[in-house]
Amino acid sequence: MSDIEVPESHPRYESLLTRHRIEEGVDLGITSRQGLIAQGRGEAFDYLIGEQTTASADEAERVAAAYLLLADHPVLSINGNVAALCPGEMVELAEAVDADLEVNLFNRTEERMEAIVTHLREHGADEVKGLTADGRIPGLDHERAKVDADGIGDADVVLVPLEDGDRAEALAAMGKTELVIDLNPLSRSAQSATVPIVDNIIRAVPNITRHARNLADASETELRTIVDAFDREAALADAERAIRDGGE
Ligand code: PTJ
Repeated sequence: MSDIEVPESHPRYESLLTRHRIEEGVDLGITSRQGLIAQGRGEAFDYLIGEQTTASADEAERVAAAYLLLADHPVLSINGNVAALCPGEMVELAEAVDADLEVNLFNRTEERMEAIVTHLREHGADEVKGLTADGRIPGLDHERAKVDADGIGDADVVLVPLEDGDRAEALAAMGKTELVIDLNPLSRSAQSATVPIVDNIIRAVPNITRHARNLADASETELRTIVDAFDREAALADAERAIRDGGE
């Protein structure tokens, strides 16, 4: 048993644990109620993909690690679902690739912003950006457009997990290299990404960190070879095929 009353041997253990974390996130004021709906959609796709990291997603995660290591200013964007599902894992990834963490919400309220910053600090983060909000993403309404000018505003590479399609497209339009984690390969976020990672964030983030640690000593030329070889259309097609065929 761990933090929920379900034995780890239960065949749907991971899925139930994930659901429990989102519920707890809502209770803590971190996750929005819309986050529950997003979770349900994610679970359905994860079930169809076989609740596993496909070979193609693993490759996308390695490519994401290479992009983060090559970046001048990488930023990891955190919303209410990400904060509830894998706060410590995001902090670890930020450390592994020397990235900033920035809270960036679709349904932005100051209370949720503060609650998430505190939650990330409790999970080991030193600095968390997002509260200054002195930058704007062009083409979005006021609240959703807010970013830190020296955070996402200045980033060349941004990891945006579980993002709403509108904002993912607007960030891509700013010319940023966008690494998107989204279990739906047909979502506008995945479709607009430089690197679409079709995997559950719970599995994807620790795997990107593992790849980043393995690539820590790689030369710039080696990292460039990895990112140049990536074919985003093939990755999206592989993911859709895996979902239609029930995994792999
Ligand atoms: O905290 P906020 O205010 O920023 O709001 C965050 C949500 C997630 C509510 C907001 O961004 C939203 O409404 O997102 P969507 O449009 O529902 O998109 C979320 C996408 O993430 C969907 O395509 C889901 O399939 C996918 N998803 C959900 N859970 C997971 C996931 N992908 C990977 N791992 C998951 N655990």
